[in-house]
Amino acid sequence: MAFLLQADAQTNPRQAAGRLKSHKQKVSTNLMVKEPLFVTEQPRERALLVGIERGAVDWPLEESLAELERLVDTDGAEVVGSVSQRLTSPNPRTFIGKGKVAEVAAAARALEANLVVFDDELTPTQQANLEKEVPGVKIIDRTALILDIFALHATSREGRLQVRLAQSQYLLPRLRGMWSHLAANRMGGGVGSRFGEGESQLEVDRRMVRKRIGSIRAELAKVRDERAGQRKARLASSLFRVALAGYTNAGKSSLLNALTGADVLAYDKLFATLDSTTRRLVLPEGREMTLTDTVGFIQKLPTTLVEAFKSTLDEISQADLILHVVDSSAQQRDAQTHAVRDVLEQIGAHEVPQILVFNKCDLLDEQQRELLTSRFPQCLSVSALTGEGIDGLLGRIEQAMNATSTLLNILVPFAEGHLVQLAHERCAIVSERFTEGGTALQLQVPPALVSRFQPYKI
Ligand SMILES: Nc1nc2c(ncn2[C@@H]2O[C@H](COP(=O)(O)OP(=O)(O)OP(=O)(O)O)[C@@H](O)[C@H]2O)c(=O)[nH]1
Ligand SMILES: [Mg+2]
Repeated sequence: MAFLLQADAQTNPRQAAGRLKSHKQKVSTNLMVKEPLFVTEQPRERALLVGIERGAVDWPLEESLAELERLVDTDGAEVVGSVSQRLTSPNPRTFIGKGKVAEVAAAARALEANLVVFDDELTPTQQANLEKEVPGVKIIDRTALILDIFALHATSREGRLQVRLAQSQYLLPRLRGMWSHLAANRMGGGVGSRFGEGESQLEVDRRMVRKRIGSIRAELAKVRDERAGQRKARLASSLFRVALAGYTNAGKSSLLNALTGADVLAYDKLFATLDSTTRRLVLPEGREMTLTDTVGFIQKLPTTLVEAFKSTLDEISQADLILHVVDSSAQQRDAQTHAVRDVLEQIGAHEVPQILVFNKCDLLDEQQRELLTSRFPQCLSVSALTGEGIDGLLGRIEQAMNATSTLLNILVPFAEGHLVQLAHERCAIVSERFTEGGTALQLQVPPALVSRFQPYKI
């Protein structure tokens, strides 16, 4: 019975919820029952989407709302409808116009929505006004939704702390005096009525959140010290660092898995990856490098998240090479690519050399493939799924490594055999000869190792 009801809740949550309610009413009269008889899943929340059509070429409203729907779905709610308005800029009071607000309230009632999601970040004032004018429904914006998904997917201590920091920063300007009605009740006069109790409560709330932000920052600093130690160790090992960056769901984790045999979670949800993962990789020529998978980007990425995830994003800005992974089959492929470039610039990673990698090429037909290569002659088409193009990608990484290295001719005495081993692991060997005086090598040396080999130059 329990199982049946649970399955039912998944297929038809509202009906199941209704049945559960009547059952609950029944059991509440039965004093023998102390524990609920069964646990069912919460019915999915019903969301109404709201967006404005600004006439943007990059992100037409339908595409932006389709993405918002995926975000809502990732967060576990169900989209039941959408309302849109053509506006050049948002209304400062309620984001959409007055008449549209009434339309949203009516649609929410008709569709039995308990959640209204705006496709942009609302100002604290807009949110407060909307809550008043669309009563009984939760009003959230795109930023809150993304923060919620991050909270859902955060697994590591650092990830969770970063999300809590971003959430608290988002919350701070949105706090409202929850007890202000008490002050209003006493406005008849008398002792205490002049203090504005609601305001002071708001101050208390703000102080509490600020304090929380302070303690999260302190805890994060500790975690980051540990991570900085790991990163330093990686730097000291002077391995060439390659970072995977790109739009969420482009296939970064799948590529890490395909290239290194790692087993990182890759699935068809937005923001599956929050924590970066680094793996070593031996290139066909024998040189080693590290490859780091990172959090995905999205258009209108909340700035609080960019700030809070700074140390994770440093993995990208401090890399020697970025593989910008693009979902070549995405409807909004070009707009996604631009959005990623914007974030890379925002985090100071735009000067790191980049290779544009068009992933999921298995989903393209012949004509689409030709179009892609004619538009981007230098681009690399790969498929993390089928392995197509992976060898070409490795070759391009080797070329990029060579571009940053110095060509040296050295003679290493036999007694210094460990240097020859180091050369094989970290450098591209152009030629190798054994002579009476030791091993003669011509090699491409990465910047960090030049000083180690310089003394043996011939
Ligand atoms: N057909 C096809 N699907 C792919 C390919 N690469 C990845 N996918 C699928 O795309 C979805 C997203 O892949 P992920 O590797 O999780 O993408 P990601 O960029 O790491 O996404 P986030 O971590 O959420 O930012 C998964 O369902 C993958 O199976 C590919 O080359 N071809
Ligand atoms: Mg991922």
